[in-house]
Amino acid sequence: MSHLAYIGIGSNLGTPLENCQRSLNLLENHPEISVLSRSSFYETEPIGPQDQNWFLNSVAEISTDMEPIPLLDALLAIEVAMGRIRKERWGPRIIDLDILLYGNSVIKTSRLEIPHPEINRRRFVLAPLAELVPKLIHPTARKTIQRLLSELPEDKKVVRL
Ligand code: A4P
Ligand code: MG
Repeated sequence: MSHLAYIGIGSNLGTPLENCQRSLNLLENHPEISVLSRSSFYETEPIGPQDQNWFLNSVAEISTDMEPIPLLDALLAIEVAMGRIRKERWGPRIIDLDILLYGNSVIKTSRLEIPHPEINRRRFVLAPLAELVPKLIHPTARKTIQRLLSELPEDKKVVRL
């Protein structure tokens, strides 16, 4: 059975635009993933440590037959193929691929939490997601993406390219 999922893409090392585009190509080339659409790219102020470059962020809508854990493993494999080395939490990275939403699924294990727990607080996720699916209802917050975005306090800057 095929599932709709939303993947958050972020990079703030090397050439972020090329990194994000390459990760989209690798997603598209995966035999069990179809990229249906993607948002604009956004230049975004870092959340977390401030002594790092701004990020480039985007969201991809995908369709996949994979269950959540195999999908997570596929995303981690793309990160590894692109040379990501994990260091500090919320620190700089060549590429970060997060599962934001997976259908209406609610999952909470030590390895995987869906919806991604930070969505509701992050303009760099809600702004691109709202471009794709403004009326989609967040499965646990029970509000539309558009509403979550409009209720977000003004803090970290995001600039649509
Ligand atoms: N994991 C749990 N749930 C998920 C999920 N829904 N999707 C686990 C993906 N992974 C999930 O992630 C650590 C582990 O989280 C994974 O191995 C998986 O088992 P990681 O990517 O190695 O670590 P991290 O990214 O440093 O930590 P975390 O908590 O995932 O950070 P985030 O939430 O990814 O945030 N500022 C701007 N402007 N733009 C950004 O893109 N990104 C971050 C990273 C911080 N600040 C940012 C941005
Ligand atoms: Mg991550």
